[in-house]
Amino acid sequence: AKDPVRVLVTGAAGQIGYALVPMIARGVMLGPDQPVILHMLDIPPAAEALNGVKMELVDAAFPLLKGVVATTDAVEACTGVNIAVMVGGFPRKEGMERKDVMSKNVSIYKSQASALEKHAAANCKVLVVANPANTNALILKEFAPSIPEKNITCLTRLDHNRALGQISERLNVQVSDVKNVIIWGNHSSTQYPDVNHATVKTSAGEKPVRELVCDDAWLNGEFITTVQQRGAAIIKARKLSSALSAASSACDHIRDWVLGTPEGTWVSMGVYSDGSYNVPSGLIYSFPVTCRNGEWAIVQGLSIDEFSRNKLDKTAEELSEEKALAYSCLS
Ligand code: NAX
Repeated sequence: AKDPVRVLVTGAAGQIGYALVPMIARGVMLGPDQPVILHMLDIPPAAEALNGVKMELVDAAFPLLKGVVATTDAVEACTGVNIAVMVGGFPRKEGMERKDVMSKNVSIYKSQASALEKHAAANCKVLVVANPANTNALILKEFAPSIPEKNITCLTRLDHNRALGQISERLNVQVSDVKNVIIWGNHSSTQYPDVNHATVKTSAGEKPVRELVCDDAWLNGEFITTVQQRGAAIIKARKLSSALSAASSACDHIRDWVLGTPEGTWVSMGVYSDGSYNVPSGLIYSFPVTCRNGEWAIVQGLSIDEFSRNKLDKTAEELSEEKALAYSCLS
């Protein structure tokens, strides 16, 4: 039998946490033969609720779940973890300035970076979900210099999956037959969902999405805005933000990173930019990546037309501004 993998979920008493921890305990994230020990962190006002989640995990009698740590102490939570899914953060409340929200999250991610750096297992893989996800991941990277930068990522897989879902609905095809959409940039409304290299499996082989949809006005307009604004549409409908889809996508992100992407398929991940596609280096930016042996690599050589170039640059600009704002909160 395999040794258990320790998985940290911060903000585990929240809505995404409640959807995510049972998925991890069922093997959705790391596979049906991989035992796990869950480490759950939340803040003292949520301690009782967190304990309730722990009680339910016990009650569910998950065969793969070999232990649960539920704590409000970041050091205890981070000790020995192999995977860290950072869902906890400070939400934007009505009337709050962007800078105030950023400042709260910068301080959370700065201190949790130190706890991970000192206490996590060597080669711990980190996924930041909490918003502003790209910039929180960047702060975490800056304050955990001994964690390799390749190990620090943020979630744009939900946006990626939303784009697959929209194409599948439009063409009335199985979502599993659609692949290779790309989310470029920030997990925000400036993200660019790109279908220029996406394909659909048909009885006559793989066909480009553009050829099948045959409606560039829709693909360059409503499709993009629908994906960009899907989070707001969910809030409007549910009066709560996306939770099950966010949790499921977080599992997809880690599973593909650890176990690899299928041959010929790429996924979107927010990763530390190396200047690929002329995206400024030093940002956590969402790129198309393939994964193998536990490492991601940015897909190279894709053609970028002028429409796309403009969108790649716009979302990079926003990330540079967020980075500057985050740094101004440090001083
Ligand atoms: P909730 O407010 O339900 O849960 C957040 C939890 O984090 C709460 O239990 C809170 O007590 C806890 N928390 C706050 N500060 C903490 C700290 N310093 N340490 C540990 N825990 C702390 O929010 P939920 O709906 O679960 O969303 C969580 C985060 O995910 C939010 O920042 C949200 O914006 C972000 N999202 C990101 C998505 C993505 O694709 N990257 C999509 C979904 C989601 O909107």
